[in-house]
Amino acid sequence: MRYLITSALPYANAPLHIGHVLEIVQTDVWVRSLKLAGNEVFYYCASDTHGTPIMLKAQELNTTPEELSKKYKKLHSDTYKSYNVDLNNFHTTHSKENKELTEHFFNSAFEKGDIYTKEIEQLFDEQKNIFLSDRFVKGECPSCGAKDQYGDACEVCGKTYDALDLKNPYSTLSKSEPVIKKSKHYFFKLNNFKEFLNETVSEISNQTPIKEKLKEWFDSGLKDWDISRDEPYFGFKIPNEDSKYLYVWLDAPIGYLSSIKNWCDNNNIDFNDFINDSKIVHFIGKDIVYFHLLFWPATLKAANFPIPNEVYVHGFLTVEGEKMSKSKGNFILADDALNYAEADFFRYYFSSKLNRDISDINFSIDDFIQKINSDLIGKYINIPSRTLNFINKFNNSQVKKGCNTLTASFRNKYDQVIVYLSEKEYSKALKEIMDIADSTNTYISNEEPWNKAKNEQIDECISVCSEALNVFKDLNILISAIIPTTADKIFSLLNINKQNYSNLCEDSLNDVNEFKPLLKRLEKDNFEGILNNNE
Ligand code: B3M
Ligand code: ZN
Repeated sequence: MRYLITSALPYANAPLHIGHVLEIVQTDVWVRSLKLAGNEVFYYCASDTHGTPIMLKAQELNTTPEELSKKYKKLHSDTYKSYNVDLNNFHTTHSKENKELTEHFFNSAFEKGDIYTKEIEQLFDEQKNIFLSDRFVKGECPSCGAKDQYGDACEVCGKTYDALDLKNPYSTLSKSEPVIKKSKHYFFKLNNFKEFLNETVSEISNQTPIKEKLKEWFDSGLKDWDISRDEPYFGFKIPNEDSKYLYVWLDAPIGYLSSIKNWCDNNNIDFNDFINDSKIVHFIGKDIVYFHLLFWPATLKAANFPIPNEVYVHGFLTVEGEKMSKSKGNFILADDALNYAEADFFRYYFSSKLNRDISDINFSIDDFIQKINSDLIGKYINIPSRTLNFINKFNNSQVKKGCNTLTASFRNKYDQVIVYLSEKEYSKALKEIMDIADSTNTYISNEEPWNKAKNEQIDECISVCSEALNVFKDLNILISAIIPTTADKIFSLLNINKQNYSNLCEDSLNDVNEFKPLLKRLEKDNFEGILNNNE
């Protein structure tokens, strides 16, 4: 089976933080695991470049949004590499592929009558000469009167409202009082797709809380979607308009396809055939479900493109129990985190917490240190550190053949790990792996190969160590999607090539290398400063 997999496209105006890492790890583990199971898998991402915040940030930095987004595209794709993400292409939404595809989507929907125009009233900042989106206007909540609330919803009482209903509104850009101004906008008739969406989303979303949320949205009625923005804006112009642009959220998911198309063009592959013969799976955070499970399938349908097979949602990452924020001093940048621990350790930790749930996941330094030291080092690496030396010393570094009773006894558990990984239940997969590691360590403790060596029962000693190392080799295959760099080091320690799931339980170990410690224990003292970095 062929899979095309994406994670959400990061906005090209800030470096990635460890919340992004959670998502790219979740995606990459699935990509790698599908490959280990023998599938053909491709992973695509891109920079999300358009919209007002990027335009304003570029102005502030005295540069252009093009330059700014180029800089972050490079930075983001480097961060992906630093976390050993197995990506096929990191493209950009500000690309010729994305312009062509977006215009094609717009034109198809427009011709079919799925897009119409209407005059609307909006708040306008006369000093900055710009219409104010909900994020750029604040005022008093029309419901409870709380001050300094954004234009869409009140953070105090939770009510949502129209920005025009805010009392005493002010522009966050100039602090001036906005005026009301009319403008023609383009609307996508989401309601035309109500039945289609109702059927489709139940197929592409398999997580209960998401299904419930979608039902709520369907029950309260789907509103038409404003897909246009007036100038000044950084984005694609609306066909046949001079000063109107397509809203970033129209072209952003099309960016998934553009990244695939760019890769296909570079590899002489027919893009349409390629996407039609593949399963498409998007990994996203729970804040962008509406865009991915309603707007996106509807836009695809309007342009006769294949609908994704699955949209998979994760919760947010909290740090030390709280939402990350610079003012709280718990903001961790993705690149900076790697000054404190290697990428595989973060991959391991996040995986140990990820499952099908969409509740938030917490990163706590003490828990992180504890988990790495007790599981990865105390249980996992403990297996070769207790056995390999004997093979080196007493058997000329040769693992004995035929010692696969123990590993055969775990075969059902191995299969269970593979199922958990394919279901994206990584925490359960790792728990199973660590249970097997525990049993193997107990086996070693009971068999006492060191005493056997002392008592000159060398053959028995080597058998025990070979049994344990065969399990370790298989665990290393199973864990390799989660900690790929460490797994590679272990394969070379064991002196075998990279393995996949079909190699489980093979009697493949021969002459192994000298044991050397592969991972260093984490020490609390070394984490000083991790929570206090700034951009
Ligand atoms: N750029 C980031 C976010 O809202 C946004 C994702 C786009 S995915 C097509 O998380
Ligand atoms: Zn309120």
